[in-house]
Amino acid sequence: MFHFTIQEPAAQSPAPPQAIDAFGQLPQLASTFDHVDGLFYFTYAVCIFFFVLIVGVLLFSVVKYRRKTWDQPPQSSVTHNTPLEVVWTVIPLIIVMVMFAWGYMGARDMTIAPAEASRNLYKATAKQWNWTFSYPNDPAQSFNEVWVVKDKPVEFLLESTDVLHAFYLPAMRVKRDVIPGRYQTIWFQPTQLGQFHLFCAEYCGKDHSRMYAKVHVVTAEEYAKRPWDLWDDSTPAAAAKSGASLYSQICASCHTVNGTPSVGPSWKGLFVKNADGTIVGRQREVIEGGARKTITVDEAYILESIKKPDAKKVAEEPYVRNAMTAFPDLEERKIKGLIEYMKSLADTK
Ligand code: HEC
Ligand SMILES: [Cu+2]
Repeated sequence: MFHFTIQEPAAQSPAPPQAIDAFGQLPQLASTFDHVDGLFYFTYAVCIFFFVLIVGVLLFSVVKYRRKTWDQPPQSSVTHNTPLEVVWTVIPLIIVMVMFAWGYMGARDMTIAPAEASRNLYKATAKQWNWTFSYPNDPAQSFNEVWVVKDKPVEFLLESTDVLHAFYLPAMRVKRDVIPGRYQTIWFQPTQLGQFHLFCAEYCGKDHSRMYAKVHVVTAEEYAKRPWDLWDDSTPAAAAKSGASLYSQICASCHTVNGTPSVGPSWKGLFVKNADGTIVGRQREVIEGGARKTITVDEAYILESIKKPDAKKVAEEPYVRNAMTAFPDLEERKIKGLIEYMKSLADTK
């Protein structure tokens, strides 16, 4: 049996590879939607049965009833057999009706969320190329990682701020398009503790393949600790560390920290350390409202770059052509952590 694991970018801590079932077909089921597997394997078995039957009869007939000499006349001129035709129409009809009824019931279960799930409503916002999650009755958000409670039905309200995406959580057997300008919902009841992959299943641009998140299914006690909101900013060093982990979740797809240019400029060198130890921002050529000007990088500029990236665009090619994704709702302490992190990258001049 072959196994594959999903490659994680180095910046993120990898989720454990997901076990594939004995048929090598579906990842391990971790929700109550077992009818998906039942219907899948039923359809699979029906296909295999009829493939073998039809190809078998075909091959048998080809050999048995072939023309054995050049001048052999046709042995039969039968063109119809009503009982046989009724049988091969009615039996497949019954089989597809079973598939339809099974699929219909499954689809109904999936689309109609129970009240308990709707009371446990999360929001998942998709944008190029990351996921933002909001929790029921909780102001904090998390990025590319979300925590749900085992055995507790949960519903997600799905929205996109740019293009088509799709919320695809194979272990839970759920998938739904995320459509700009329209709310979609999806619900499931996780049955196993662990970490599961959430993918974007709609090709949505250059970094579509990196647009995935981790779903943590945890116990109620673990959930009560609000693991999505662990943000240590007790000291500048701790804030920089929190900032670094947020960076790897939502900024690393476009910014490096080692000086190599990526979609956006590297953060290394945004701040420089003077000989006397003070950390100052670099000079930066920007385009604001069509005019080119030089500014000094400071906290206000970074804040603006995060909330309104188009206000001042880096004038250097090729960045100026690529608009950065805006993060208008990013909390202030998180922005501070990111700034601490940028400062911690400063080199001695
Ligand atoms: C989709 C790609 C993308 C993502 C994701 C992204 N950025 Fe950017 N960023 C850019 C591009 C492109 C520029 C340069 C153009 C501009 O200034 O708008 C830029 C510019 C910046 C600048 C100005 C840098 C300079 O050298 O003057 C800052 C600060 C910044 N981004 C911070 C962030 C932070 C913080 C995050 C994560 C919360 C982030 N970016 C996520 C693409 C991205
Ligand atoms: Cu996507």
